[in-house]
Amino acid sequence: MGAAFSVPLGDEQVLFFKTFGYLVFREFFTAHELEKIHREFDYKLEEQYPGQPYDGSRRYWAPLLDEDTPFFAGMLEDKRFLTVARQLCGDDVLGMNTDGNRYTGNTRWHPDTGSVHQYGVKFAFYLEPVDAETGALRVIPGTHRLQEIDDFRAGVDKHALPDVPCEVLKSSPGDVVAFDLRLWHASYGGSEDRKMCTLVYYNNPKNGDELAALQRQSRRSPESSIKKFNTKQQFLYSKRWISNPTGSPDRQLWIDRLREIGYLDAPGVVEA
Ligand SMILES: O=C(O)CCC(=O)C(=O)O
Repeated sequence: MGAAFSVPLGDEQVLFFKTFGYLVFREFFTAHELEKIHREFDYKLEEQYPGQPYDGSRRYWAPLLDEDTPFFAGMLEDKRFLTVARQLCGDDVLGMNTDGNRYTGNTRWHPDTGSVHQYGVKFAFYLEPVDAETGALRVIPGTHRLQEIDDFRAGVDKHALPDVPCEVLKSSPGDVVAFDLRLWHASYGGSEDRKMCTLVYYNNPKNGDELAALQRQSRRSPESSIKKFNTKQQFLYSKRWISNPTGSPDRQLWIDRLREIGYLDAPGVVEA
């Protein structure tokens, strides 16, 4: 499935996402936007690793929420992404983060959340063409609906990565892939410098289980990002981002809700 992008999504696209857990949008970004994306990406991925030029031996990651990367900083509030996120996850969806990655090699099969109670949508876009043998995202359709993932993980791990039945989401620069955070995904055959960016929106928790899952996630989040990748910036949200300098009403709603549920309190989440 790879519809040319326009907002709002049609009912069939929404149903496809709910049923299978992913969508592909062709030609989402213009050539001019892609130039800005490359410029800001190159700047930030270097700035976050001073004195450590990328050599392909490990993945580099950087958050892209601040004003020194203005195009990325505005993406969560970009009506194209936000309209789709609201259609897929509800009007009160929470904009969480925007990041850049330099991947090396394969990524094993996994979902992005450890609980059926914690979900949302991730938008991903690759800066070079990728296909089945060169690191395109591959997904196992429908696995966002699994209630019990441990048995599934054990079964998947018995197979070589490329032997697991799946859909390969081949993409060209400008295309965007959207997937449910619970959907099992992987990549195979990527180069030692696969440039990829993501935007993440979380479901706004509606009950005790969902709230507890998100609070757990906030405590794990610094460990699985700034600590793991050892970026120069040792927090997820800057004071400036939290101060909402552009007065964005969307961002303010997210900040207020995240503050209310204690998401911003865990050490390493907000700049000290
Ligand atoms: O592109 C890849 O290798 C994997 C991407 C991924 O796992 C993710 O964005 O969650």
